[in-house]
Amino acid sequence: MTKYAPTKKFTFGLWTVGNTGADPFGDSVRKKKSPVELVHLLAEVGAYGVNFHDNDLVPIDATPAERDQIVSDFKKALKETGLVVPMATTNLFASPIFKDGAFTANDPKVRAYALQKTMNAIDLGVECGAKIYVFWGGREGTESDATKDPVTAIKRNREAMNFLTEYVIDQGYDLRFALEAKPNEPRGNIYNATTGNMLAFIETLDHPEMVGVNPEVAHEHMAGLNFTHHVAQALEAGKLWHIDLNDQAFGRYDQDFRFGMVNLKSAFFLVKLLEDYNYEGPLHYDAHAMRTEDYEGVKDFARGCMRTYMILKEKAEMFNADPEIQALLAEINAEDPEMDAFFGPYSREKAIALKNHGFDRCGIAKRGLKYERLDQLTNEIILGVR
Ligand code: GCO
Ligand code: MN
Ligand code: MN
Repeated sequence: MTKYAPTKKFTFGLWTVGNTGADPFGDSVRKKKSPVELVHLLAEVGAYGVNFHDNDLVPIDATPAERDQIVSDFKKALKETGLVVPMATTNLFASPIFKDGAFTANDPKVRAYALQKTMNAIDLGVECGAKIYVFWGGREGTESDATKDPVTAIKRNREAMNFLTEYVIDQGYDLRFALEAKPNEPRGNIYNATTGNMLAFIETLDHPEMVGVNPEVAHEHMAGLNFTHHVAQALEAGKLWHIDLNDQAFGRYDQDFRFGMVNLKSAFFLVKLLEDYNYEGPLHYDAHAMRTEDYEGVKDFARGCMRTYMILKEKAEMFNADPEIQALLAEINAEDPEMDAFFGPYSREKAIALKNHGFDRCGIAKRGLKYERLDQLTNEIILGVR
């Protein structure tokens, strides 16, 4: 097998490699491809799976007969290529009906329609094999807080999640939800703006055991946050069930760049975290090729996303095997047997002993931690000179 072959569960949305390059300032630069064509493109580049929004596959105004034909053609392409559908989701943002949100819209008809559309989309996803259902509430927010009460919005969101988890249970589906946070765009402000907000929100649901998160690199970066730390919190809580990989310069518009294109070092620490903690869920690229590209460029983009992950995985292994780095880490993390008596569960005796212990505050602070050396060694691993 060739070096850096894509051997992980790498997936792409139909909307990612299918992106035609239109932006708010310009028209499409690539001709639209059908879902079947996109499945074949993904198979050609070596992807493991394909994800979709309901309307990436079935147009919003398709008749039931058209729907069935489309789904059967799509399933045939999956069978031919061996690609699977690990995740599906609902488009609750493109239609003008969602201009004020879906589950949090002020108009009850819109909220009810959003639930109806999501139930149908869940049926479609499950029919195609999806085991994870992503919720990204791109329109769930405001431009002006005069327009919506934020507490009411949280309650509406919760009610929708509770209704839909019950729907999944009622249907007997083997499906878990993954909530995806984003701070803004397309709304001025989106509710539950970060992965941390989502983790807190999940604990207030009727079925928290059915709901995890789908963090996205670009979204935490748009908020100026450390993505790896957010992923770590989700991982540690047992809630990292899906992940959207891409790249994004801090402080810019929503860029959806190829994985590792801008922030290679953050990408390294992310891959290292996922590999060190044996994350086994799908690695989904929610990104798209630059507007300068034709479909050969789209394939370059997709291959590049996966290849960068595989290269960084190798770099993480090198970091973990590097004797100098490991010696530094051992030194940094060395335990002090004298302190053992103060850690672990609380007891009154322990608290008293700790309060009476004398610390050489200035002496302890004098020790250099060698982090400069450690970080430089990390850079040299990434730069390929070690
Ligand atoms: C975005 C989001 C979306 C979602 C997708 C799946 O910034 O537009 O990342 O791409 O991930 O709708 O729910
Ligand atoms: Mn995004
Ligand atoms: Mn996303």
